Amino acid sequence: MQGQIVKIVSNLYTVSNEQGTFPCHSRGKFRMDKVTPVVGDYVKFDEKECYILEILPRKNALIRPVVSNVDQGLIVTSVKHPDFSSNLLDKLIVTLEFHNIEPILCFSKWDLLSPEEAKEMEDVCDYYQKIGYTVVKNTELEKIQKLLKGKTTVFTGQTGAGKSSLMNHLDSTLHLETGEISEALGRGKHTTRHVELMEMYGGKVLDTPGFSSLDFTEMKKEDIRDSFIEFANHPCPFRDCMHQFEGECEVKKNVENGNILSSRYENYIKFINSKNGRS
Ligand SMILES: Nc1nc2c(ncn2[C@@H]2O[C@H](COP(=O)(O)OP(=O)(O)OP(=O)(O)O)[C@@H](O)[C@H]2O)c(=O)[nH]1
Ligand SMILES: [Mg+2]
Ligand SMILES: [Zn+2]
Repeated sequence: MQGQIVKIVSNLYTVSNEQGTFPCHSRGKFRMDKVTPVVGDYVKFDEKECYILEILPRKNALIRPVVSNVDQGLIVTSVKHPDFSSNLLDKLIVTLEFHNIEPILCFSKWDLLSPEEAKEMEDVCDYYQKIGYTVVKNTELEKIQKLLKGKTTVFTGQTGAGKSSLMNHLDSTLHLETGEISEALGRGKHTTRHVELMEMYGGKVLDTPGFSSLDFTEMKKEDIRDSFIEFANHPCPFRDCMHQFEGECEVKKNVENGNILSSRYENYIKFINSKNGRS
């Protein structure tokens, strides 16, 4: 039988298909092959013995969060509490771009901003929209529902940003655990501990545990550069320009004249420098 892994807890793999859900184990074979089944994998399994026999080829696979066969990523980013981090947002965008997963930007917790702070954030949102991304607020439920149709969407973003809360709002039959941000530590504690795939609005969604850091082990500097999609709008006279030290660089010029958001460029430089062994 074939099915899709919808949840993994310790060594128990929940495989789902039209016939139902099957709690399965994995074979030692996978450990020898150094292949680990992940949530999102389509698999062949033995429904009597409840063993996964084979992982079918993946369309794509992310390391953080660990999921496969994803079409788009809804990046839930809080504008406050935890404070907005352009660094983390750009990291997530770059990672998704690299894996050919369409990023959708979803900003949460606007209710915690003063009108002046909200205006500043709106400008940031406008920029991301201008360069081609779909940008929504976590309160725009109908808009989000439409985006989910016919797609597999991974909900990703910082811990405490409101991924699980948003899913509960989108589908009131869900009762995903959500958590208060730990004030004492000054950073979120992880409430969601497992990746879980669910069906919703004619699509599939994956709730994932948030994280507080991310790196670019899989990517080369050039991959990072090419994942800043707006740079391509400003072709450089230098072939293969890294937009860092070159004098007549068009990207640098457009950062100076304000066409490229300076935080985007600063994050880009930080990301490529982190590949030098320092950040
Ligand atoms: N004020 C405000 N609080 C929100 C909003 N969205 C979520 N929260 C709160 O933020 C806290 C964290 O929400 P969760 O949904 O657990 O966050 P998460 O992204 O799933 O976190 P992890 O599972 O740890 O990755 C909860 O206390 C929510 O009630 C919002 O739009 N405004
Ligand atoms: Mg959660
Ligand atoms: Zn350049």
